[in-house]
Amino acid sequence: MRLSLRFVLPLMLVLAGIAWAVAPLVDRLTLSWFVRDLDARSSLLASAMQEPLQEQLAAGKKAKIMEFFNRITRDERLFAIGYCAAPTGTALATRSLPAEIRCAELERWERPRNHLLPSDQGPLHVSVQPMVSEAAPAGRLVLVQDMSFVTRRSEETKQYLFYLFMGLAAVVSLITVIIAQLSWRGWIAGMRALLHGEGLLRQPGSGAAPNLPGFKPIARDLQRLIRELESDARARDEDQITWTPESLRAILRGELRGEDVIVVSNREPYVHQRRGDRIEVQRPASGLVTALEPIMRACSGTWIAHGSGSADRDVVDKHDRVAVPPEKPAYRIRRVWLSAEEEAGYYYGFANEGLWPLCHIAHVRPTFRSGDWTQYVAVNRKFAKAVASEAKTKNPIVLVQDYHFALLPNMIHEELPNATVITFWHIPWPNPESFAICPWRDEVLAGLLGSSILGFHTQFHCNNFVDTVDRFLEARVDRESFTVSFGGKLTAVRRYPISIAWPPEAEMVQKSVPDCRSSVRRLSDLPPEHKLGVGVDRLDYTKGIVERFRAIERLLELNPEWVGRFTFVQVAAPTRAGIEEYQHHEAQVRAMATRINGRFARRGPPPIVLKVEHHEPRDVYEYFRAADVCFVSSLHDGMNLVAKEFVAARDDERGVLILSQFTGAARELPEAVIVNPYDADQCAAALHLALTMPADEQRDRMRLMRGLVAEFNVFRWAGRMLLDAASMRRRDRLIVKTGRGET
Ligand code: GDG
Repeated sequence: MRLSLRFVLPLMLVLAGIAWAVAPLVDRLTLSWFVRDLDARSSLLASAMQEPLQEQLAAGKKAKIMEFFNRITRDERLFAIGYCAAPTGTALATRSLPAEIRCAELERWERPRNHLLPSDQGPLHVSVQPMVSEAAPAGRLVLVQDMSFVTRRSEETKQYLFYLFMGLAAVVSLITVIIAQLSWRGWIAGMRALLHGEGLLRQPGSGAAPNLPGFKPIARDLQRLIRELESDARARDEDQITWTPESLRAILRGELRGEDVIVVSNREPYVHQRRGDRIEVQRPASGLVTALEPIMRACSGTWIAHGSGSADRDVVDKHDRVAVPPEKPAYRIRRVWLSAEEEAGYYYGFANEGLWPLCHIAHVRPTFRSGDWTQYVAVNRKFAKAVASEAKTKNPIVLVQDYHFALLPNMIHEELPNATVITFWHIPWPNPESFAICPWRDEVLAGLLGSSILGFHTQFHCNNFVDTVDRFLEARVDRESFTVSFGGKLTAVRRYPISIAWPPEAEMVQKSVPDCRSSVRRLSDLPPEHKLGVGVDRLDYTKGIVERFRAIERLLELNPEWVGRFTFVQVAAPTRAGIEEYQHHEAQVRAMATRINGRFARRGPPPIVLKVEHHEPRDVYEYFRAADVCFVSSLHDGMNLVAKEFVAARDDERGVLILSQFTGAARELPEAVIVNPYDADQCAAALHLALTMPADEQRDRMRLMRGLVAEFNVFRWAGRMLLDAASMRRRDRLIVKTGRGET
């Protein structure tokens, strides 16, 4: 409206000015037309009067002539008539003949420009017509015509002109304003779309903004520029950002503008357990929970998980939701209830007796049962429904966690086709031959390919996955962009090495290292300067606890000086106790510790202290801070967060990390002492090296490792996935709007 007024008013003023400027020109033009008409009329009148006038003149009847003249001048336009017989003398004329017209000066009125004579009544047109008859005496007829009608018409013309221009101004303004509005909106929409990295050229019927071919060239340039700026900014981000919950939150705000974020995992981050009359809140021992909890706190989303605690149902609302963390709620858990049969088939059966050993290749045979598979499919479907009901928008970002939900990505894609599903596979992916063991391998692969992004810890696992797809599915694999196209859906396979929160929570490192050293030693009845090794794991056969104990035994055999001077504390959190293989494993570990202690404990404190129980994170950190060496001997591990936690705990830059070469962490922490856990002699040598390593070398190694974990922390892991999801969503929007894959 303001734009219209700003534009229309000046336009109308300009056109009115033009009308006033043009009016005199029009006046002059019409006057010349009228004069020409009056000239012609005079000459017509003169020739009509010639004959009767000559007859009267010949008869010498002056009175008759005057009567004749008076009769003719009754015509309202004919003002006066005069007749000059000779160039001298007075004219025979009507009384109305102006005094300025004299027979002696008639030549004056014969000049083309002097036809007009001003008078009180308005301008008069004077025409001198010669009498041509031979019979009559020569003479000239003077015809004076009234031109006041010309003035009247000129006024009318001016008025018409004024109204015409005003009308024209109004129409032109209206059309201009409409066009301006449309173009302005188009430009604004175009620029907005460009700045969002979107296209301006949309498919007809897409329901989107109008096609603006004029934008085509600048649209491409701008998009290229924006992409370059984005990737520059991304590179700067990657290098310069100190990744913290705040920077992650800023990314969520900036890149995802508060979009709907949902996490799905089997394990819940908070478990409510009944202890007599009280309800206790537990935080489970899981790398996955350790990694995702800070992200959910940062983005206030919804975490959908299996409600496994004995008091879980007592604390949820009618939608099965509970706000967490209990002390300061920041996000909500939506609990999904599973029957004992469902849990047995989906969790213990297909996931943990099938997929877990299949992917770890830790020499435990996978067990696949069709009944387990049926439950696995049904539970994945149940979670897909929960995602659909928790989604606040049609296109949420869903972070699907781990091997419990291989089918979920495709099921979410069916329920919410516009959702961006980021699936993270926390465990290794084996080679195609090993994976082929799974009777439902094609279904598992197809399920995972419902993801927009599929993440693994290492490039090696990405390669294995892509090779497996290439081998078994009719899919298009692009090894340059590392994408798989299957069933019309594109999945990017990416490496996102997981990590831990940095810096660690203040509470974890509050107690000083000397205090931790003395209290842990006191607790285990060890002398103050006793050398201490530590291992912290779920009691899982993939963690190589048996191999670790074998290495300790070998150390004591090869370097007996450590007998009675070195003890290894193994914190082993009970896990999957319902599975027979885990029961065997626990029994084996216990028996081994007993046997080795029996062999070497006679000469002082036991070489192994086995603590098969859940510990609070603070206690775990106390062990890390108290130890001289931390031994991670996984037989195969996606990443292994324990290695990174040990590094994070050692702000004194002391302590040595011995790390299995079969962990993802070994690729990021080469300053650790890297070992093959199957080689007991090598591991024993590594233990000896660690226990005798000079403080300087410990510091140098630890400093480098701490630098890496600080930089590549869990916020970066999540941030990179979310940034990739954000740019993928922008690209998808662009493709939908332009209908083109290439931009
Ligand atoms: C999977 C992948 C990947 C252990 N005992 C206790 C306890 N823990 C904590 C540790 C650590 C976590 O559990 C274990 O994490 P890991 O990464 O070592 O192993 P998984 O649980 O097998 O995790 C693995 C991980 O997912 C993340 O992607 O790295 O490769 O297998 O945080 O400190 N915590 C408490 N009490 C214990 O007794 N509180």
